[in-house]
Amino acid sequence: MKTVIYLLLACAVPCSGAQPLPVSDPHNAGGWVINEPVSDEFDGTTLDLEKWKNLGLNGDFYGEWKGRAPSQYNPANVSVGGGFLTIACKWEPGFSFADAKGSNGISYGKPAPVTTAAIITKARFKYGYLEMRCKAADGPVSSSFWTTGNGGEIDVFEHFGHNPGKPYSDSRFHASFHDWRKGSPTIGKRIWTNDHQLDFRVADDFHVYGVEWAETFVKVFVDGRMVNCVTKEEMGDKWVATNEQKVWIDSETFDWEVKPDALKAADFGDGRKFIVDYCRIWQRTGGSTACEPRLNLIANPGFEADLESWTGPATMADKPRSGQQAALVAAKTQIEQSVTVKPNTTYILSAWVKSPAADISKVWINCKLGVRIVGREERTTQFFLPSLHCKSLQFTTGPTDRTAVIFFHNQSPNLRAVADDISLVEAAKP
Ligand SMILES: [Ca+2]
Ligand SMILES: [Ca+2]
Repeated sequence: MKTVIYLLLACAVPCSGAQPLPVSDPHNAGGWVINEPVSDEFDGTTLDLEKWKNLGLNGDFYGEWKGRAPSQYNPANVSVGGGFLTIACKWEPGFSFADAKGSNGISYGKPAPVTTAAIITKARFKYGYLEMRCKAADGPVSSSFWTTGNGGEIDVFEHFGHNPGKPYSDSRFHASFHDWRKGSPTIGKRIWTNDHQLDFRVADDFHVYGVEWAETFVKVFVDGRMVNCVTKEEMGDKWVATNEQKVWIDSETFDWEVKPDALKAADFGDGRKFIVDYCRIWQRTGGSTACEPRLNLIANPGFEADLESWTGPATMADKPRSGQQAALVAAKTQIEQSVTVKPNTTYILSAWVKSPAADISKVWINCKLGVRIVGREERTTQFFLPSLHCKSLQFTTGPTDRTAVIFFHNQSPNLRAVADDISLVEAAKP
C-alpha cells in the first residue's frame, strides 16, 4: 500500500524524464510525442554540443552566415546554467569582427560593434508543434526562434525587445514564412506574416510562444491561447515550408528597426540577454487537424449588410476581402461597434485592411484597429500596407468590464481605407 502512495506522490509532480506537454494542449488531445533531437530543457551547465552548433565556435560558421551586420555572432555569448539558455548581446569594440560586408551590404562591427550569438540544431524535423518559454533581450536586438529548410523558413517569432522610436515593436509577436525557393519571384522575402500586438512587452517577463506547423494549417499561440489558425488553402502560394527544418535560436541587429548608425553603447549596458527556459518540438499523433471555427462576437463583421450594427460614416468598397462588400472609410473618420464582453477574459481582435500609406514612419497618416473599455487605456494596432492584409491584437478585460467598443479609425488627411472581416474572438486558456 505504501508503495502505491509513494508512486502516486512521485507522479503528481513532473517525474524526471516525464514528457512535458504543450501549454496549448495540457490534456494531450494531440497525442504529442516530443522530438528529442530538436528539443532542449537547457538543464546542463554548458550548451549540449551533441545537439547544437554554436556559430563561430573555433572559427567555424558551419557554412551559415556570420550574423546580420553590423552585428556578428560571438560563440562566447552563449551560456547555459540554472535551467536556462542565455544569448547575450554586447557592445564589444574589442571583438575581432569579420573584415567583410554582410548579406545586407553593411560592414560587420561598423559603426556598431555589436556581438550576438546563434545556435542551430544538428537534427532536422518536419511538421509538428514548436514551443518556447523565454524572455526577450531588453535592447535594440532581435530575440528569435526560427527554422530553415530547403525552400522555406518559419519564424515562430522575431521579437525586438526595445525600439526607442517604435514602441509597437516592443509588444509585437509576428510569426512568418520566408520564401527561399530557387527561381521564385519572392525569394528572400517574408511572404506571410501573422502580425499580432500583445498586451505586454516581450522583454518584461517570461511568456510561452507556440506555432503548430501542420500539413494543412498553421496555428499561432501565446501563453497557450490560440491567436490564429490559417489553412494551407488560404495561404496558397505563400505556403513555402514543405521540407525538413533545422532550429535556430539567435539574436541580431535589425537595420529596418534601428539603423546601425543610430545604435549606441548605452543601448547595450553590460549586455542584453535573451533568456530561454526551453525549446520543445513535438510531433502530433492524434486529435483534430483542422482550423476549428470560433464564434465571432462582431455583428455584420464583413459589411455584407452595409453598416448595420456599426456607427460612423462609411461607404461600401466593391473589392472586399470576402463576400460582395467591405467598408470604405473616408479620411479622418471612424466606424465603431459596441460589444458585450465577459470580465477577466482575453480576446483576440483582428481585421483585414487596405491602408492609405505603406510606410511605418507615416504612422500619423495611417489607420488603426482598436478597442476602448471605460477606465482602461485604449489599445490599437496600426496598418501599413496598401493591399489587404490582416493584423490582430489581444486584450484582457478586468473584473467589472462588460462592454468593449471596437473601432476602426482612418487617420489619413485625404486618403480612404478599406476594412473587412473584423473579428473578435474569445481566446480561452486550454
Ligand atoms: Ca529549462
Ligand atoms: Ca465583406
